[in-house]
Amino acid sequence: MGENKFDPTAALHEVEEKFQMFQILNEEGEIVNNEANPDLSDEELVELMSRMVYTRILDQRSISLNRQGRLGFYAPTAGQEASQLASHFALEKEDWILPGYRDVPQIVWHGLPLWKAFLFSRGHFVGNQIPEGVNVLPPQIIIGAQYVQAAGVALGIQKRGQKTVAVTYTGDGGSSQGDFYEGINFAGAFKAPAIFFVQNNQFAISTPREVQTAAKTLAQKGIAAGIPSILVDGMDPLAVYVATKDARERAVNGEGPTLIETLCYRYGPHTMAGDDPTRYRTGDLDNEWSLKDPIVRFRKYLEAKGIWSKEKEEEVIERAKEEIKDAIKKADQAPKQKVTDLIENMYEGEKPHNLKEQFEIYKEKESK
Ligand SMILES: Cc1ncc(C[n+]2csc(CCOP(=O)(O)OP(=O)(O)O)c2C)c(N)n1
Ligand SMILES: [Mg+2]
Repeated sequence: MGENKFDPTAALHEVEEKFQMFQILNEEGEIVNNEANPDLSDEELVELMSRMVYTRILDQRSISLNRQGRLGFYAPTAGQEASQLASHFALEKEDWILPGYRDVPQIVWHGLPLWKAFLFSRGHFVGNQIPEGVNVLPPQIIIGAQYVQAAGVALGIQKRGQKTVAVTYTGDGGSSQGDFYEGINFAGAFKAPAIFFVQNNQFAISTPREVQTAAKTLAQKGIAAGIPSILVDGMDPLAVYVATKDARERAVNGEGPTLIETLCYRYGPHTMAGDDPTRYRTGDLDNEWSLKDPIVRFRKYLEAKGIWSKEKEEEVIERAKEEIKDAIKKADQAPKQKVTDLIENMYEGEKPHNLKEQFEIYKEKESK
């Protein structure tokens, strides 16, 4: 028998063991992998920290605006700042982002005006009218659908010979969807320049990650598609940045897509529509993850370097609050959405006959 012994589990175990969490900055804010530490200037480190702090404030304000009835659909982001913003920090302006509903911070930092993000939250069509030159698609609500679209966008980039990438984000739950497998397989087959993120925040609404799949890691799913894949500490901004930068470089060099699983946690509820996390998560688990907080560890690191302070953080917080106040005011000034707007925006060309009829009916109603 020896080496020829029939053992279907051998390769599986071998692959699973290979997926160890990539980390550079530990929970104490110490560099534990100096070799991989990215060459970021002090200004860049401060900018990344500022964006994470700003986004935590944006999350708090969005939750409170939602409770006041001033925002509509909102999926909280606290706990995912490193995963979202350090990945975005490694991208270029010309790259395309295909977000999920929780990925509003990335598209705002990519250039979508905040007041438009607020209108998206309200279901207002103006929120999905993306300014020219801002390479983002509206947040996807259908779980995993953005993976197939990202493969298509990446193929388009490749055909045009552009040195850019298509970047998409889904969650742990998204990696159980058919679209997830189709997207990574297609991009792999064509060596299309895409980066696929799975933000593993441990839950798909109330379903724990462990019961969603037999796979030990979600990163290993990329192996079946024949694409490079990595498991990253999603609470470590430096590790997320490096993994993304590396994936981007390979993509623009014609080496194809990468799958990146970021281990993270959402502190808040799934959305503001009424789920109660205390019914499916323990306080112990919440505490365990809050000790890994991306902002806390990055603050420690930057303070030790002497490039961050309480005053600096206060400045960012004040700026965030001011800008959020202005943005919500601007969103309030958008004209009320009409049914005729919805019908008008549905088709670029001629409307089907039933919509034409409905359009006339609503035009009449709205004129009164
Ligand atoms: C195709 C599809 N099925 C089901 C839903 C309902 N749904 C909305 S969010 C969600 C869970 C997604 O979890 P995950 O992918 O882990 O993302 P997270 O919300 O944790 O960021 C589900 C099942 C949906 N939007 N689309
Ligand atoms: Mg999830």
